Amino acid sequence: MARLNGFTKQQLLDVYRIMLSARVLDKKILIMLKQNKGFFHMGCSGHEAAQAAAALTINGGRDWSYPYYRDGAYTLALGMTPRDHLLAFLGKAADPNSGGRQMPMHYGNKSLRIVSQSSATGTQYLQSVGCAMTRKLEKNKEVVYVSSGEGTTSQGDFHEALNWACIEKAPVIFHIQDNEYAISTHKSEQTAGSVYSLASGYENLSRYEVDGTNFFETNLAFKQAVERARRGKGPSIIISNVVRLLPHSSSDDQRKYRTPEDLEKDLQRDPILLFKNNCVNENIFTDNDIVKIEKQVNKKIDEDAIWAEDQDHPDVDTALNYVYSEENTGTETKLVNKSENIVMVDAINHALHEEMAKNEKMIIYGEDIADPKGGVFTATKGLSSAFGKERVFNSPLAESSIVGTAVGMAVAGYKPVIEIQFADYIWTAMMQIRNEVSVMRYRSNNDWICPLIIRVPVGGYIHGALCHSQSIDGYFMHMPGIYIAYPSNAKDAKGLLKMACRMNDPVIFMEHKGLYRQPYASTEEPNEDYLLPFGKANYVAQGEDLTIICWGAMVQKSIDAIQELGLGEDSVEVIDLRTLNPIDYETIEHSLSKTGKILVVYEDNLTNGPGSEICSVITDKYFDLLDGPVRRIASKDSPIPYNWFLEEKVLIQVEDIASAINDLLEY
Ligand SMILES: Cc1ncc(C[n+]2csc(CCOP(=O)(O)OP(=O)(O)O)c2C)c(N)n1
Ligand SMILES: [Mg+2]
Repeated sequence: MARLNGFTKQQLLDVYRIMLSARVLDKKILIMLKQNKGFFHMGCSGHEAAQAAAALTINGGRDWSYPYYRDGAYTLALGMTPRDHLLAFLGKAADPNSGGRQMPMHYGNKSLRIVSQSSATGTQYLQSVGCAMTRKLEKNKEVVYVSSGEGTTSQGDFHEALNWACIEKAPVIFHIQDNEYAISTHKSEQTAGSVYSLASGYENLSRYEVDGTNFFETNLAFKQAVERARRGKGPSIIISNVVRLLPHSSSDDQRKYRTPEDLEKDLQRDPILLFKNNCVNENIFTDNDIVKIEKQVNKKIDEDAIWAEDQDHPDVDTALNYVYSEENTGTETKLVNKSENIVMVDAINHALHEEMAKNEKMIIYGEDIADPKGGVFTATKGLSSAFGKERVFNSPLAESSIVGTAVGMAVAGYKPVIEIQFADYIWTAMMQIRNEVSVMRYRSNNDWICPLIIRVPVGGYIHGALCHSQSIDGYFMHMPGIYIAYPSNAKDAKGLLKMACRMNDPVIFMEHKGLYRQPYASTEEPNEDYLLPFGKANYVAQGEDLTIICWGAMVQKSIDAIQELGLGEDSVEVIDLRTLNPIDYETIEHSLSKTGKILVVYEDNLTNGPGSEICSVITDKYFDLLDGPVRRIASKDSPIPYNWFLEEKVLIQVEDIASAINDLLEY
């Protein structure tokens, strides 16, 4: 039987059919767009050969894929159908990527192990490495495909991912589809040299640069790279030089920034034409074969489009589904104390020990968290010794890497409990948290979940200056999809952290550095069965005249303020929220119905801080219960200085709280 480069005629006809389907889909969708049937498209025309060549080496459903928006032909070759693509274009309920929640071409397919992709270019890289690290842990020979265009390699996440993949010899295949343009920006303005040369310094990385319009050449590179990854030899990067035959997207017109000659040159490298001609010249395809396939593909896609238009839109009543899991945030178990007192950081450490012993899928990592140091605050001391360096390890010094890889582990069924060393440095991970962690469940219509925990030391009063004192609660309360715990004492910290380890949603766990070893934040240690649910506030003091709402380090400061004022036992009620998402408004309402006055105390700076929202909700919902103005008191709108007299001036102090209490009591 006729063969070409090891492929049978039938295999080559199948490849041709897939590439052609992708091309015809691009054309069909652009027509439908002009007919106002959908709103957005990003075509893969010109990239088809490279993508089909890659997909043939990946086993959909067994291997993992992190394709990017231009991977239309890749996803078709892996097993998605033209109907799937049309459903996505039309935002229909049956869209397998996201049920119409994301823009089209944001691929995701659980059964093919295509992990849900966002719009943020580059975030996929670190996730693919995290996913691959778990494959390695399981020694199962699965590989992970991840791709983007050449412009995206300017993102830091790309380089962080190469670094960590190479440290780990992770089984990842990085595919860079170089079409020379990132929207309108040519690669000469984008990349110092070439992506191939940029990637030259990473040990354990195998590099390929291929003509991505040549199916056979690209396929050979992928075969070698995938085989190498399966043998445990490490990651590869394949840069395939392709052409972009369409504008960047349906919102773009490339004639505005590319010359007619340049566009014409690309047409000469049309990968489908090249493939077809090659197969004809080698006497594999007959003219008849080609005409037959072209007819079939055109007919099928026309029919599929009619079918897709006929499918239902998502039910509008489902718009708020799957921001979180449908599970509740837990029920409190009986509190049985062990006898000894414990400081908060040790309570956290013990919670981690107990949960690691319970859940073999739990993994802990972060900067300097392994023994012998065991974390800069010793929260993770002893864990790597007890559970081994495969499950508890130091990460590179890169916060986006820590969160990004954890997303990849979580979608693969693991429970990463990661540490960001200081809240002040969480910002480089913000893209991963905002556009990946908090929305994974929602955007994939509940197919992919990301129940990781980010432990993060926060807060001031430790002479840590601008970059070791920040409160970050306000930023994260604004982010649907991620729960927030912020304990004020050892018992709560242990109960909440153990609960977080068993929840099926992402949690950001804020630990106040100033409380870690405070005698007043130490408590008797709850035994290992104790779990504290999220959204259940605690009455720290009972009173009739005024309610203080606080959390974290503000709990003791509020108590101190009451004592400083010499107020009687039953005057001021103090409520420790314990979690900032969800917030226990039921308890707030109950207290307010007694006292009629409310003061929200928070350490974050005043403007747009966490208390602003709480005050606003109280005014909206409980106006009838109010007997005075809703007040909030917080730190100044300023960076936090090092000099301790200056620091004292900026951060909220006991006297500030005392004077606010006085004002309100007199009102
Ligand atoms: C973080 C981020 N910044 C900007 C954008 C807007 N954007 C979308 S695609 C794109 C260009 C990407 O070019 P390249 O990586 O070369 O891929 P290509 O589209 O050429 O295949 C830009 C700037 C985005 N989606 N995400
Ligand atoms: Mg490009």
